[in-house]
Amino acid sequence: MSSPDPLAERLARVVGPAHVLLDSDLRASYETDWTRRYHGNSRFVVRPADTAEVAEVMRLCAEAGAPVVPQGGNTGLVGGGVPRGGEVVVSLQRLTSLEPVDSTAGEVTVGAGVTLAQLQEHVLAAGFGFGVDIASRDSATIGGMIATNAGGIRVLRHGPMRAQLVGIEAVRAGGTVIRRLPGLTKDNTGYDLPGLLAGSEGTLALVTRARLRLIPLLAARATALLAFDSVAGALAVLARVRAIPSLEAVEIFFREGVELVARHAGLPLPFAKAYPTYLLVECTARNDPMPDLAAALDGAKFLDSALTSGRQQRDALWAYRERHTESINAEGIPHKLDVALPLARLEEFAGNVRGRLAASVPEARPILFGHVADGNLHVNVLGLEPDDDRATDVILRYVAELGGSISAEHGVGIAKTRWLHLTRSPEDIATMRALKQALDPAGILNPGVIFG
Ligand code: 2HG
Ligand code: ZN
Repeated sequence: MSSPDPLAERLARVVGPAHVLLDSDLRASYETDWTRRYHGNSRFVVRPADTAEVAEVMRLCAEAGAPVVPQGGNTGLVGGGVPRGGEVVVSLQRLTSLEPVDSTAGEVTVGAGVTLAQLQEHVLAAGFGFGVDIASRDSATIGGMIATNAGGIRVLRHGPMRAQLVGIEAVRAGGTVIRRLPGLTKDNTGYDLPGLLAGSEGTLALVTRARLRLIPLLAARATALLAFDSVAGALAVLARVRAIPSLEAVEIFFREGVELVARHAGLPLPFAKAYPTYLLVECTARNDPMPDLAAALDGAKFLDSALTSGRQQRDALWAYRERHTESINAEGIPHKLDVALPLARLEEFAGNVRGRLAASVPEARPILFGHVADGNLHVNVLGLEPDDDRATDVILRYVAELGGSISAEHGVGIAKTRWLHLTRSPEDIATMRALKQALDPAGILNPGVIFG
């Protein structure tokens, strides 16, 4: 029998023995990421129930000099939420408080462990919606989404998680609690700590609660799936729909992805034949936005189209986009390169990236899709060993060459640390390091993430 872990014993007195997971079977699901590409053993997993327990856990971990990996729903795609080896995993999934919706302010305060779907359901009952939506809504937690500044399909209208944050509560490395939850829309009193913690990937503090801005519930939808023979054609339609006031999503995907989704999900192809490029456009409003969408598309050039205001048909069209991730995962362990391009260079990138990759890594199988209105493409690469970085290198260098970003909405995690310098200057990295040093001088919060 292994000797007892003194830190685990101390933490068990804080959270209860049932919430310190020492057994390898119980730890397993916390130690591997969703893609199976990233995994490592934890020292143990601790599951505090509220902010006070998180603070005490962090105080004791800091005292013991124990590195910590914070984890929400474990839906991250850059390896930032799973242990690299020997860290304590602090799961925030039990922080599930849902306070009543403040209808006057159009805001709500929720715990970090609330899933996006739970938040959506909670605010819907009060007649509100939430500005961010992502396909992993049933598992992704609000705390994790803040920590990664998650984006998703509505960013063009409402912005990413950072734009929804009115206030935050977080626990620093030594157990200090930072709390800014009064829900003041205007509050220019010093540094914007909520904005700083959004996208900090668990390296500066652990998010425990958040005060979130809500949006009006817009139940009427109009959705169009359009087919093109080129990215240029799709971008021409993006230019036409961009000014529709009710525009909420413009997503792009390609033949390679549609055929894969159809095969994996057992769906027919969306049109009688497969086309090189697809655009999914959605508008939402109080009243049917179809006339506006149809007017913007009148005279536009596309090869095929399906338009609907119906809920079921809408879900059927979205399946071709939203089921990309799971279909790719079913084929193998992907390398996930979430990148952003200036829209003026997106056509060039999408047109050349497959050729560039084929020239230097012929066995790589790229599948592209993404949030085209944000210039955000998800380049997924199959066919490589998990530790084979050649495709990553080719693609991220090309993105940098075109003036893009190596991480659009998934973060740097541990996946992209080696390429951080491509799109951040030495001065910029030094400033980020200074912030990290100030907030976590002992370096126990998610070590290795962002900076390597
Ligand atoms: C999406 O847009 C997510 O569906 C996941 O950001 C992207 O699987 C991916 O690469
Ligand atoms: Zn995405």
